[in-house]
Amino acid sequence: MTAVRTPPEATPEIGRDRRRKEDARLITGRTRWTDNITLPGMLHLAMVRSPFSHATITGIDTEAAREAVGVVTVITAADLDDSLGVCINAWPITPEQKAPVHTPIAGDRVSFAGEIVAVVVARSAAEARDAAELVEVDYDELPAVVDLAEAVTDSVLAHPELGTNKSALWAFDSAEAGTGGDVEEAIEAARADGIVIEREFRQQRLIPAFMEPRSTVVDPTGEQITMWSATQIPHVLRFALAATTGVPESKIRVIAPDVGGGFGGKLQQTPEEMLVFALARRLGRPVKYTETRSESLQAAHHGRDQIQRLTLAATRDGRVTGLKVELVANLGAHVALVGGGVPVLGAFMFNAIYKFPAYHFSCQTVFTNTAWTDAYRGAGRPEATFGIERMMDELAAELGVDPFVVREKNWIRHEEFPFTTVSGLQYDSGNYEAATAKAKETFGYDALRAEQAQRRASGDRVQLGIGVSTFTEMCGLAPSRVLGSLDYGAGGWEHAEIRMLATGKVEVITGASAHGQGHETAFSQIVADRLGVPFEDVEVLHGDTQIAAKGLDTYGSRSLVVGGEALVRATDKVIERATPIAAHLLEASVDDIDFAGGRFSVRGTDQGVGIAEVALAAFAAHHLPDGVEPSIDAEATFDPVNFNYPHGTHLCAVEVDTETGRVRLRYYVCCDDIGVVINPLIVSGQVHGGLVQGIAQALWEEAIYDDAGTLVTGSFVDYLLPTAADTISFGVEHTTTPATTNSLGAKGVGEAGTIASTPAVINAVVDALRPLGIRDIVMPATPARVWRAIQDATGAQAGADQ
Ligand code: MCN
Repeated sequence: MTAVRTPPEATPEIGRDRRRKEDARLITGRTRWTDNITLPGMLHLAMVRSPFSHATITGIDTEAAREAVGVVTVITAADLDDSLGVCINAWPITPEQKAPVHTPIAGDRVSFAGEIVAVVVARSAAEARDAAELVEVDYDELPAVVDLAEAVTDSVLAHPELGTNKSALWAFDSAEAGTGGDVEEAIEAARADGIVIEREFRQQRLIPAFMEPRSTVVDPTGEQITMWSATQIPHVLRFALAATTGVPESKIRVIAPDVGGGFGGKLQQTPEEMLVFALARRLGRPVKYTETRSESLQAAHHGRDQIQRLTLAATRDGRVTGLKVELVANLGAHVALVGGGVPVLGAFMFNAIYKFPAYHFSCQTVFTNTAWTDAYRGAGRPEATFGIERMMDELAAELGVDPFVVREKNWIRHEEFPFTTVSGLQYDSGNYEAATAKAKETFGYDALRAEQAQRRASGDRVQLGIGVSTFTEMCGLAPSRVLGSLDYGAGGWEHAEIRMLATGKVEVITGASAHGQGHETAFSQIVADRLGVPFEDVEVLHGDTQIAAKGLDTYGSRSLVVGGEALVRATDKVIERATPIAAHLLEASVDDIDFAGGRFSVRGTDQGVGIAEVALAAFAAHHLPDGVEPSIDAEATFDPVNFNYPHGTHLCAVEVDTETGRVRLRYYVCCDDIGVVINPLIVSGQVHGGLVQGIAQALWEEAIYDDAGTLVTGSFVDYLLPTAADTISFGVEHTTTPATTNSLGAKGVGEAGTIASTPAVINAVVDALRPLGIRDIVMPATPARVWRAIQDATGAQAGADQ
């Protein structure tokens, strides 16, 4: 073996705009989505779903369906035994939490429209769907509770056997926790001499509306039962299937092939997955189920849906002295996988970037006869950010000052980090001043304020509104110990493996499970940099429990800061394992070996050897030092000690037509601080996507049920998912304050855009209309709502003038 004497040019990969490796196959359709999988002898499922939101099932006649062409069998709850299992509630937030038994298929009662009551198995999907229409179900309708405010009163019960709609009450109080003062005292003091602002905000219900509908194939014919599913969580799903059915984990393989988006909506163990698993086992044949778009909108889980009552106490010079938050959160018909705890994540974020001295949070979760709610991009944190950022604007308006004045007065200054907040989190790093200054400069804040003043003065029909929102979030879920203290049913570590192949190529195995985030690219960049190998030589494998045996998957903007750091640690171990072999090859002492740019060299000489050659030497194992294993592969599991806290300042300009109520986005600038950026191109994409989702909550999207509990927005004709034509170009800026909790210095970005954009837009709309006396617009701010608010306000003004 000859030593390489000329080191290759090392190209820093971190911070480089790399186009995504995965895009070639995704864009050209050369990938394999779950629904493309066809196996010999495969059967297809169709679900019979309840049209009623609350009803007793008095009879099911499957006769006609059974006789239909191609039908193999028709299954109801009565045909299935206990091996089917029940859906898991993995986050029982209090020991007293009430939760009805959640079977994948309804027994004698349905509790939301869309619940599965029977399953048809046929030779083709079309035959299964046709036969499903022949299943006759007799229902006795029961009174349904759909409205959240009504549900809290218990006047109609979603689950009569529980005796109440209230599931759990979770509270945090800074005085009790010892993290701050008493909020009631702060409010009382402010009432006597200060300012008290009370508001109620509504977080409407949203639908994750991922591009690829949920789809599952199960093949029970091998040694293992193999499930392919369009899921975010193959590892959690394997565990859940084993735990609920009794099939040993070692006999289950879950594969998440390329997955067309999730946004939290595929962070679930779905009834459909459980039924496909059960029926494949029962019939001994591969089985597939792919939902239709209507089923997806109706029965995949929904997000948000809260009523927030906020009381903010402040001094007359704008210093916040206390915040009280009372939430009512809609669970829908069941406590879903982590749905019970999603609103509670907000408990730690209502204090946002601010130094409030007193804080109280309570959250009452409530059942209704609607689809269950669970994680949706940001999960609890966008809701909290909306609440507090709306309140900061209300405080500024009350004081008659610019919205930034109250923010600056209350935010944590950059020299105060690390900072322990009133809700007990320790923020490791941040610089709100820098992000705000950059956002304001890019936005042209002063010029737009001047234009606004001029339009107001001239009584322009189209008024300009400027919306401000700052944010921080706790992401990178981990740490396991903290998640455990919140009764969360899993840990938060992540696992990585590096396999150094004999050809010098590198196989990277991650427990994260990308479904649109571009991990193959960004993770390749990290490994290429750390090991000094070409980007193209790194192959990232994921999303298959047989290949990536350990992992906790992708959600909570955790993959880079937890999974990426696991990778870093694995690369460190590779180098550590390779060093004695390199020293041996170079006939030097281990203590004299340095590693940089993919090359081991003897300090003070030009003697060196590349890592690829060391990998080959380990593989050949002809000349290894005594006692050294013939491998330099390594693995690492990382569990951080803290969450990760990206932050940012977002600015939005809207034009509001005061005659039609139409809101037009004019300009949007955000400056996010996500620490060190691995791939700026991917990060921009993440921010853009997040912004559109957050803006859509402010202006367009809402899942609406009628009084009987039928989903009115059951198609994209009614559920207004934006297209590119609805949005504008965004100004995306960054400041860089490295995280101190991972060696990359990186902070998560997957949810960032979604979090601050909703309040930025609503603050802008309200800002445009505030001279009319308008203090709030319920989301989404549709032309009809804005127009109505203007009519009410101008009518009231006219009345007052008379
Ligand atoms: N990244 C980076 N530098 C940083 C931070 C992140 O280059 N400082 C890169 C990462 O390497 C990764 C991407 O940005 O490729 C997102 O990273 P991260 O913030 O770790 O988020 P996750 O990968 O854990 O993704 C989860 C997050 C969540 S919670 C939702 S919801 C969401 C999101 O990602 N759903 C998405 N983005 C999505 N993007 C798509 N296309 N589809 C979804 O369903």
